[in-house]
Amino acid sequence: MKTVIQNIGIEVEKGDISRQPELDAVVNAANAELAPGGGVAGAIHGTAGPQLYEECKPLAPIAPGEAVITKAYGLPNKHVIHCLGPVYGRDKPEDQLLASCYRNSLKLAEENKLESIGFPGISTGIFGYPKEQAVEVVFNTLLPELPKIRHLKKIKFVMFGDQDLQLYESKLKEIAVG
Ligand code: AR6
Repeated sequence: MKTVIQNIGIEVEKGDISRQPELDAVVNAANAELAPGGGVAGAIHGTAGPQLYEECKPLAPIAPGEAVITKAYGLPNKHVIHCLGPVYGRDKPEDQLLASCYRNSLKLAEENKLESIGFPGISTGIFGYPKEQAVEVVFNTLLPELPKIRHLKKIKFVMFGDQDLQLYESKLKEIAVG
């Protein structure tokens, strides 16, 4: 599903974040050490190869809400933006830390003059953030950022499962109508 808001394409699609050749950057749901892990981080590091972790090491550790940018190596993108989401129930305030992830990722994309970026559902896997709450934070953060954007033309949310896809699609419909 796609919509255009303030000249920026907002897309929601089911897929694997490590297989998005048309995007300049993909966002990694990282750990503090920026090391290969499970879920998104496992897929991203697995496809990028060991050079990615070598570039990451001196940039770590990062704190919840922070983001850093690297090259993408074996991935079909120019860059990876690594972001540490909050662990739900531990890192507080969760909503503000999650919002910072998305805001800081967009900021890095803009600073690097990227035209497209793909996000997974940061914190909604191993870190346990309830998906219904996370999607609210994502769009409440995204919409006020759109008027500041100069370079990005496409922002894509890459959802792994059907439940996530439906949540994002209904939110996007709500926004497109409202
Ligand atoms: N593409 C898109 N989405 C995915 C993919 C994929 N290949 N794989 C999983 N998801 P998670 P977190 C979904 O656990 O909660 C790692 O081990 C998944 O269904 O990757 O921020 C790191 O090293 C879920 O909805 O990220 C950290 O230690 C969402 O992406 C920790 O997990 C995020 O799941 C980070 O946990």
